[in-house]
Amino acid sequence: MTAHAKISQVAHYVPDQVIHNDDLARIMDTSDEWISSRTGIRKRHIARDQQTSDLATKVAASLLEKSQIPAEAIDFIIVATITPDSNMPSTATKVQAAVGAHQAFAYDLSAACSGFVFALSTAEKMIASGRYQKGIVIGAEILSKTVDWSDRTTAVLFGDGAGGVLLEASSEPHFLAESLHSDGGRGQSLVSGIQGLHSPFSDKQEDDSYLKMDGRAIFEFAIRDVTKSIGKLIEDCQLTADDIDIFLMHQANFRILEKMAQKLGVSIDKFPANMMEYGNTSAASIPILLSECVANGNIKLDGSQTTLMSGFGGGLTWGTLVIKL
Ligand code: 4VN
Repeated sequence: MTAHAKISQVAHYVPDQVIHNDDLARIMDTSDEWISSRTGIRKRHIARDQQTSDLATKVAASLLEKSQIPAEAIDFIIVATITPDSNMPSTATKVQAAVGAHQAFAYDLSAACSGFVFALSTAEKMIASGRYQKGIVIGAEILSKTVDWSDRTTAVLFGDGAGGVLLEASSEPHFLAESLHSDGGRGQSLVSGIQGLHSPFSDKQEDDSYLKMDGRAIFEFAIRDVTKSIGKLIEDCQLTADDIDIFLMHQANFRILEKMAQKLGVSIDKFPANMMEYGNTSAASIPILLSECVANGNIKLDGSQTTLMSGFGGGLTWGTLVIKL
């Protein structure tokens, strides 16, 4: 008997404070017209006095509450994030303590905008091994603390938030196919975090930690490489794009999603989008979108829908899962 994994519950949480494009236009040389026409983004939620672990804890608590599972029944917690509260302790261990999941092991996973997809793939293997029965997988980010608020080319794109899923053992297969990729050779086109050396024993004393992006390079990467890998995965599992009911894509830019849908030959109507409301929340974008789709009835979690989840971004990393939801 082989074990399988299924997504049994979803949840998301975003900070209260909403910053509109017009609010940004007051502090930098940009406009609502420029931002919304090129990216689809109209607003973003920005944390005031919360940390990444606070957002992730809201999601974990909500998953436990909705599923009526005691915290002690959770075997593991993975938080995908590139904006942890600290390197040590990890964001996931803070969540573990906050919700009282005393039996769980917990760690963070760093794969930028692909973080949730990579974490979910990892978690699925743990459940499929038969060794673990219940896990929480969360994507949580406070990107507002890493963006350079004087750089209008990046500051307008990002937002804060968290989303996650409860993964449980199941007798039926739900995870149908996957393809995960990285290309460290192109890593410098999207960077954030301290890159320089800091010790007094080093010649180099750089502290250049803001998020920086070669927008054109990432745009091309998404449209060319990511779309190609999605097309190949669909083909490899003997499906056609028509067989996919819903495409849950990383919410970086609506123009990119339009181009991807066009190249894959599917209607943009199959691509739910919420970057209008949240901006790009990196590892949190896909689980927030999934949770909203369940809340509005678009996704039923009854095993009847073939969905595709695809994350792509820093690393470079990109990854796609085909899941019966
Ligand atoms: C994936 C992507 C992006 C991204 C790349 C480019 C871009 C978002 C460049 C052109 C610009 C509008 C904005 Cl595809 C970012 C990440 C990071 O999470 C991941 N926007 N744009 C314009 O001038 O039109």
